Order: sequence, then structure tokens, then C-alpha cells
Amino acid sequence: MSCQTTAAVIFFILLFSTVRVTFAFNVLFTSSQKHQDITTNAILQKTAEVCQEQARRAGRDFVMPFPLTVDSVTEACSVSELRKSFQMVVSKIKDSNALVDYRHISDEEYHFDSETFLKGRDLITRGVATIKANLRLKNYESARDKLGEILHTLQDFYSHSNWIELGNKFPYSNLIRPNLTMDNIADRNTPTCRSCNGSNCDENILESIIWEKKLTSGYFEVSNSSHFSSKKPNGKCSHGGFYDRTSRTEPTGGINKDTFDSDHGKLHLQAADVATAATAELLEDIRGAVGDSEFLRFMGITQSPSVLCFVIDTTGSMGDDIDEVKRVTSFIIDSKRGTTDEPSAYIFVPFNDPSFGPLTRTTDPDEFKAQINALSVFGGGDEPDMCLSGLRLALAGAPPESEIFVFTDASAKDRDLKSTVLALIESTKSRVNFLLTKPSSSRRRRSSDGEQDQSQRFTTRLSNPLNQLYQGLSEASGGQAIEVTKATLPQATSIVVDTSSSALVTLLQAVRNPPKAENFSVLVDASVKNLTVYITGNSPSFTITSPSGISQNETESDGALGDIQTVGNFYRVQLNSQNQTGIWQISINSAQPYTIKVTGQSVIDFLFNFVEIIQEPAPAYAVLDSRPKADGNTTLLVTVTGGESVKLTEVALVEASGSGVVNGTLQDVGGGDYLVTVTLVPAEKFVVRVRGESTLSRSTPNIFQRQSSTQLSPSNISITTQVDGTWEPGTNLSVGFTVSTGDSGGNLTVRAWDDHEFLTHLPESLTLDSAGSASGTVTLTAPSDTPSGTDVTLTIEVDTPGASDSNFAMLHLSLVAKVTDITPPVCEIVSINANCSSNCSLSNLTDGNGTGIQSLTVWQGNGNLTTTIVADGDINVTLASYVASCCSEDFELVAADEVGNAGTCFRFIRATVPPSTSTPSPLARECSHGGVADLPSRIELTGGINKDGFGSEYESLHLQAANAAISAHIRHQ
Ligand SMILES: *[C@@H]1O[C@H](CO)[C@@H](O)[C@H](O)[C@H]1NC(C)=O
Ligand SMILES: *[C@@H]1O[C@H](CO)[C@@H](O)[C@H](O)[C@H]1NC(C)=O
Ligand SMILES: *[C@@H]1O[C@H](CO)[C@@H](O)[C@H](O)[C@H]1NC(C)=O
Ligand SMILES: [Ca+2]
Repeated sequence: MSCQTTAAVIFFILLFSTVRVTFAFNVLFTSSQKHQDITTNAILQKTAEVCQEQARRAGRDFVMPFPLTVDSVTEACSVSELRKSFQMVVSKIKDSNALVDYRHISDEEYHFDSETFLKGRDLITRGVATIKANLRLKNYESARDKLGEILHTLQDFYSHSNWIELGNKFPYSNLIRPNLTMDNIADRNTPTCRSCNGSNCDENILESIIWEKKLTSGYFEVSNSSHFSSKKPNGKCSHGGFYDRTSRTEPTGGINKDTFDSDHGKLHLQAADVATAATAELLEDIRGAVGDSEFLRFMGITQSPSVLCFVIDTTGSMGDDIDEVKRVTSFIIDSKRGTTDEPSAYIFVPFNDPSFGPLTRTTDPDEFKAQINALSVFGGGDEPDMCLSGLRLALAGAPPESEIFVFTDASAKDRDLKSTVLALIESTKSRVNFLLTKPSSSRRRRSSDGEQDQSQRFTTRLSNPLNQLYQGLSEASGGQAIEVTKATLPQATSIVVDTSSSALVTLLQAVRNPPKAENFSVLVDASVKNLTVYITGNSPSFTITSPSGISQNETESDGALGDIQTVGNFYRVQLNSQNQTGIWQISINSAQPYTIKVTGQSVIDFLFNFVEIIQEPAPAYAVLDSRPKADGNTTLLVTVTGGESVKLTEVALVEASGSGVVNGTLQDVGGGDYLVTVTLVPAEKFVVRVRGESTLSRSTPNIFQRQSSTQLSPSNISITTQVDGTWEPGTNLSVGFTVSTGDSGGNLTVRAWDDHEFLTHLPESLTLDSAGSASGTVTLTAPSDTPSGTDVTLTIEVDTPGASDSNFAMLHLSLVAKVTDITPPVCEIVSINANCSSNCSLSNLTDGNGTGIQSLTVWQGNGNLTTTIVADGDINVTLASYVASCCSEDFELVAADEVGNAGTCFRFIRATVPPSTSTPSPLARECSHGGVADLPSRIELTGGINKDGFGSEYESLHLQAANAAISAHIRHQ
């Protein structure tokens, strides 16, 4: 149900600003605090705090930026090349937050409506457990999706309940602690509100409820039926607003604080502030469980967002190439190590014939090198291999927008997987590059062939229909298909090194197949550095002309404009760094198909997704995980990165062949986000192109242009999926899907695939009903030994009769084991020594009958932590000893168990400690009561604490500005 026309969008905005039509904090079209604002602000704040802490630990300066924006925070964290990565994460979390209003508008517990406190809290705590399980397996994408979802529910609590009306200024921590009870909820028979009518709704909550500090929330029901009868119990508050039918039944009026215009709109900002603090508190809880560096990784701001992903042919015939592949991969890994371009993870998938996989992923470059170096070739001659099976696994397992490199010397045997691979490419926007080491027809004779002959053969190679497949996939993804020999492979690796640079943007990309002579103009703005041109083709002739009129053609490898490197069919032109700004001309003539790609490094870039928008009862959107609709309107959500001064002026869908351009209508929805409505999607493959301006220097506006590298295809088939409930190892999950095509009759072909081979049921064909729809269910079965936190990628593909049209749905499904351990480790301080000269120590930690201590981290301190594990009966006790120098007096010891229950074990912050007196023990107080923004800690200091001793120990600690040495016993209940 996307907007019918641009006019309709504008109409709805007017409607929303005049009628109260809100359900939750809104997600679109309002000047009030939206879920997006609350989420973004809390993420920025928490991320900046973690960076500050890391900088302090490393002895670096850190200036807390103001205002906090994606740009200012990445800059303050010294990773300004990673803005796009950080923006992608923030956008992802915001999108899944918004999806709750789209998917679950009438599921009350998702919004804490109708007094569903326990169910709502359950959603949050189970969600937190899922996130921690996902993060333990480094499944960041699933964890981000889940985070957005539960933040929506958490934030709604502050708008929909009477927490704020009860006079609370801080978050209700029990919402994120599974082990704490939520008491004082008004029971079903307790009336909570009196009637009001808009003007006098400020005071509609009954005094008795306020005095007794009882929790209540507004009832909410949307119904189109004229015979609506509300299920609201007698005397209960309503949510309120235009769509809430319960608010017209006694007691009338409502209590929500969703916007300034709501019944309790006067408290809107207060509610939004506490919701922001609650969001930050939940993020802090996750941080406690995973640690600072992993938290920053989760937020997309450590190292490069990119992963290095290799898919390598290991058949016997690769024997002499594989050593070169090993050498090259080592070189690439080493050249990135320690730079901000260092990949955040390394993924490797082997394939041969008939097997492929498994996918392995590591964040350790040495481990990855060892894996690659251990590769040996076996089996398989020069027959086609399972290349697409390997590639499919890589696409499903790599994060979105990854660069994937496939090394092979043979054509694909599993060509029938092409449509799934294309669907994954479109959905992930990852780029696939093929390094094709030799034509299969000659591989056996290669040793007797001279290099000369080889390259002769290569020049005609892409007309080999077997390799057209690779060419087609690389083109669709915006990657390259490069032909190399063993001898020239090292030269081709420049492409791997280039594409893993951070802040890489695409200025122009085009494929001309069939070939035609063309003059391409490329606008290079002042923010672009390291301009590089890539051309692939069969001996194309090209001339590049700079903005100042200097030219260089393909015969001049070292010319006036830069260096041209040629390997097989691949030309890389690295342009000199001076005078890159302006309009470049690249004219290409070729008898064979060719591709051109122009990239640079810039902070200005964009993200986009096709979305579906609903207007009622609250405006909401869902990011499409399938192809956009071919006929009629479609909407994109486009986000521009690069700072406040960057504005989009034009968004267009450009046919990949270069002929047609469709302009969209832009609506700035704030925060760098634009909704773009396109009335007619190109019928053939297309890319997204944006133009805009930024005022880098005050005088001259900088006009920029960027484009997406992935080619997208439209479809007339729509697929919606439905997943209910949670999925635990050892159980089945049913995924329902509904297909509509607009054409009645006929049979649809259905294919489904998942990357863990869990699929157990699939309807291979569905019959369309008279309305042109059909529904089916696929079932996945997870073995009971599946690790908790496993992420399963599922694709469902549907073809119309004769495969004239096809579409897909892509889902990420998480498996989480039931969490029974809900208490953090317990810590017992054994001794504290504040003597600067001696080592001392002390703490005992255990997780009792729980899952066991998984990590012990020192925050705010740069001393040395050592731990030993000792058995105490059948409980493991971790003995921790922390020794710091006299210069480092503040510290906090955080313990987390296997499932991520985390708590502060010991906390000593000098600045916040009151002047020393002997009673009561300020140290003990610090340990058990953190600040509001402090961890969910509440760790008891149990047993063996001699308060007098502590007091005096503490005193010397404080007075001496201490060599803090502490030992703690951490126990768990
Ligand atoms: C350009 O790229 C090269 C290699 O990728 C890198 O060493 C250099 O720092 C980059 N220059 C700029 C200005 O980013
Ligand atoms: C390419 O450039 C060289 C050196 O400027 C020139 O001699 C040659 O004619 C040019 N070739 C073409 C096809 O323009
Ligand atoms: C819940 O956990 C907290 C620590 O997060 C602990 O202090 C508290 O005693 C626990 N409460 C219950 C009822 O188990
Ligand atoms: Ca535990």
C-alpha cells in the first residue's frame, strides 16, 4: 500500500498535522520527537561515551562533540571514514524500530498498551537475550534488527503508561531486568481514569492511582466495524486520539504522550527524554555484556565496515594457482592491518565438485591467513564446479554491501542457482568480483603454453558463453570480472586492495552490452579524493579528459593524468591527486561489450531502500526485502551521509543500459532522510542515482553526484512473509508467505533456500486464486545442538508461469535457546589495598548455578587485571585481582556471564565519592548503587565485608589518590 501519488503524500501530511492520529511516538511526518530521534540520540550518546572511555584508557584526548550527530561522533571517535558504516547501523536500527508500527500495530504488548506490562517486558528481556546471543556469534545484523524492535516497545512504555504522570524522572529499570518483579500494576478491576474531552485531559488519571503509585497504560483498539464494542474494562484509561475506538467509550479521552498534540502532549518532551535515557540504559546493558570494543563493532564504528570475503575454487586444477591466491590474500591482509581500512571480519568459503562450504568467519587476520594457507586442492578436474553454491553461502553470510572475491578457473556447474544468487545480490547490495584464472579449455595445456598465447586466448574469453554467467553476475552487482593468469594475478589484486578502502563511493558505473561508442561525463565534486577509473572489455579504446582539458588514452600507461595498469581485460586508471574537481569526460569505443566504473573516496554518500508506507492508524514504513513493484508508484527511503550541510536535490532511477531516467519527488523527513516517490519504475534493470549540494566552503556550493552500484530489477509479484513466535534449537519454525501477482489462474513455481540446510518443507508450486493470490508455508527445522544466537538466512523465490516474472523475499531468522539464567554474577570484595607500593588484591566471583562467568572487564581504569578460577564446592569461583598505579584511581570492574547478564562488581569513581568519613562505608555504597546511567548492576557485596576495615582502607585510598588494588570474589545466584 504505497502512496498513490505525490499529491497523496502531501495530503496525508496535512491530515496528520491537523488531526490527532498517533499511536506510538510516531515514526514519520511529525515535528514531535519520533522513535527515530529517541533511538538516534541514545545511540549517539552511548557510542560517544564508549569512545571517550576507550580514548581515556589509551591516554588519548577526547572532546565530547556538540551537537551529537553521526558525523560529529565518528569524528570524535577518530573514525570519520566510517560515517557511512555508522549511519547504516543507525538507519538499520531505526528501520526495524519503525517496522513495529507497520507489522504489530494491533499487538498491544509491542506498545505496552492495555496494561500488557508483563508481556511487554517479556518482549524486551527476551529480545535482549537474543541480541546478546547473536552478538556472541558475531551476528551483528540480526542483533541490530532485534535491537530496533525492542527499543520501540521500551520507548512506548514512557508514552503509553502513566510512569511519567507518577512523577518519575528516570527510566524504569525493571523493564530490562528479567529477574526483577514488576509489582504495583493496577489490576484488571481497578479503575484508573475518569472521562475527559481533549481540553481537560491533563488530570484524567484517578488520584488514587497516582497516590498508590500504581502502573497503568491506555487501552487501544482500532476497528473499522460500525458495531464496534470495546474490550476495555470498566473505568480504564484509553490511549486516546482519532483512531482509538476505546477512547470514545467511558471513561473517554486518553493518556498518551506520543506527540505535542496528544491528550497528555504537555508531557511529550518529558516522556521522550526518559525514553531516551531508557534506550541508553538498555544499550549500556548490552555494552556490559559484550565489552567496549565489541559494542563499538556492533555500532559499526571500529575498523572498516567492510569484510574481506573470499570464495575460492579448491579443485585439483587450481593447484598451481592456489599458491598465488595464498600469497595474494596474505599481501592484502597485511596491507590493511592496523589501518582504518582493516576489515572488521574475514570470510572464506571453499568450493569444488561436488562439495562446497562451509563458510568460516573470523575477526583475527592471522587466523584467517592460517586458514587460507592450510588450503589444499583435491578432486575435480577442469569440469565445472559448484561455484554458485559457494558464492550463495558467502552472500548470505556476509554483511550487506560487502565486497566478495571469487577465485576460480572453471565455469559453474550449478547454473540453476543464478536466480537465487541475483536475488541475494539485489537484497544485500554486495558486490561480486571474479578473478578468473584461466579458460577451462586450456588449463591442462597451460604449462606448455607461453604467456603470449594465454593472453591471446583471454581476449576472446568473455564471449565464451560459459563465462557470461560470471560476467552477468558481476555486472548486476557492480563488481568486476577480471581475467588473469597465474603470472598476472598479483597485478589484479589492486582491485581487491582498492575496493576495501573505506569511504569508497561510486560516481559512475555503466555497462554497454551490446557495445556502443559513448562519451561519459563524470561530475567530481570537491570532497572526492583518489579518483580511479576501471574499464573492463576486450581491447577497448578510451580517452580520458580532465576538467582542465588534458587527455590521456589507453596506450599511455604513464601519462599526463595518471597511471594505467592493464591486466587481461581489465584497465585501472589511478588519476593523479591534483585538480580532480570538475567534469571529466571519458570516451570509450569498443567492438565488444564493456563496463566502466569511476570511484573515489568521499564522506558524502547515500543509502537507500525501497519501502512500503502505511498511513493509518499511524504512519509507518517497512523496508522491502524483495524487488520493488514494476507498475505504478514506489517509494524509496534515501539517507545522505556527510553532515548537516549536505542536501539531496535529485534522486533518479536510471536504466542500466543508459537510455531511460525516471526522476523521483523528494520529501525531506529530517535527519538526512528523504522519502522519494517514483511514479513509474523502469521496466528493465536500473540503478539509483542521487545529486545534491553541500556547502563545504561558504562561498561555492559543492554539487555532487553518486550512484548505487547494484542493478535492481522491478517485479509485478509481491511477496509478504509472516513469522510468528520465537525459534529455539530443536524446534520447527513455520514461515508463511502470501504472493499476489495481479493475474489470476496459473501455477507459481516456488523455490526456497537457507544457508544452514534447515529447510524441511516447501510447496514447490502454488495455484493462484481468482484474485491473483496464493499462500504457502515453508518449514525450517533446527537441530537441538544449534548454537543459541545462530542466524539463518532464508530466501523464498516465486516465478510466474513461464518464468516471465519473478520475485523473492529474504529473511534473517534468529535461533535462541531459552534463557534460564537471569542473574548476573555476584561479587564479593575480599580485600582492598590502597598502598601505592604494594600489590594487593582480591575479589571472588562466581556465577553460581548459572551459565558461568564469561568475561570480566575493567572500565575506567588502566591497571592490570588477573583472574584465576578455583572450585568452591560445585561452584566455580573466579578470583580477580586488579592492580593499578597511583595515577589511575577510577575504575569499575564489570562481570558478565555466558548469556550476557552483566553487572558492576566494583566501582570507584573518585569525583563522585563524598568526602571520606569512617561511616558508613562509602565504598560499599559505591558498589551497590551506581548512578542512573550506571549498569543494571545491583550486584550485592556479599559476606566477609568488614565495614570498619573497609572504611579505613577506603580512606587511605581516597586520600592518597590511590594505588587501587582490589580483589573480588564474583559469585552468581
Ligand atoms: C588514496 O589511496 C591510497 C591507496 O589506496 C592511499 O594510500 C591514500 O592514502 C589515499 N589517499 C587519500 C587522499 O585518501
Ligand atoms: C594516444 O596518445 C598518444 C600520445 O599522446 C598518441 O600518440 C596517440 O595517437 C593517441 N591515440 C589515439 C587513438 O588517440
Ligand atoms: C536481580 O538481579 C540484580 C542484579 O542485576 C540483583 O541485585 C537482584 O537481587 C536480583 N533480584 C532478584 C529478585 O533476583
Ligand atoms: Ca548468571
